[in-house]
Amino acid sequence: MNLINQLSLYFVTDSSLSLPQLLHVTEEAVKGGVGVVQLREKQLNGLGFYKKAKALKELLSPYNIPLIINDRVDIALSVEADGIHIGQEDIPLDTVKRIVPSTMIIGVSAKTFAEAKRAEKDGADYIGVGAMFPTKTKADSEIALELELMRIANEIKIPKVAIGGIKEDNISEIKKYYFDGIAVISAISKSKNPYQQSKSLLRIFRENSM
Ligand code: TZP
Ligand code: MG
Repeated sequence: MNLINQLSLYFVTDSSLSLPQLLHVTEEAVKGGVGVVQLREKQLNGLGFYKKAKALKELLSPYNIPLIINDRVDIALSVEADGIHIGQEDIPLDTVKRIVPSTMIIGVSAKTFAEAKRAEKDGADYIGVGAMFPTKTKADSEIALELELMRIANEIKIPKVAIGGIKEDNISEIKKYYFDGIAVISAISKSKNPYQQSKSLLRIFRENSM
């Protein structure tokens, strides 16, 4: 499958899960239709991050699901991850591009049109846009402004994934921005049935993308 289709349902990992829980939830989510997984860890040291990345890579490889590493280029390289995701406060995109293989997927977080445009110009493969809704998962997240989202929708041509507080019952509200996918943490990680939840999120997103 190509990246744009795989991005339809993008699971970002929940650092509060133990490794066995994380592997279980991720596998169920993939069986339910998640097409891309990002390992996001803000507290772990290098060894802990590396071990989780390695375990996830082993889980995902047979499913042909790309593993994207958040923030840490060194971890992405050391486990031969499929991609790296950087924010506005990480190593700049042009520098990341000089370090990683040209085949590596590079995603960039953007909250404004200017950030999105720069990411596109500098060669990002996709952008993550948000926060769309209030969320407890990322304490410092700010809601992206409607005007910025509209401009991103109209003028940015690279694949765009929405993130932040996305749940089954608010997907229809972001239909107007023509996103290529939705990225979620808690909707899947805190679900009693990550398999069914992923199926449902993907179905609702597709119904709202026509
Ligand atoms: N970036 C913007 S909001 C967010 C990130 C990583 C958290 C998304 O988590 P949830 O639980 O899907 O709201
Ligand atoms: Mg970051």
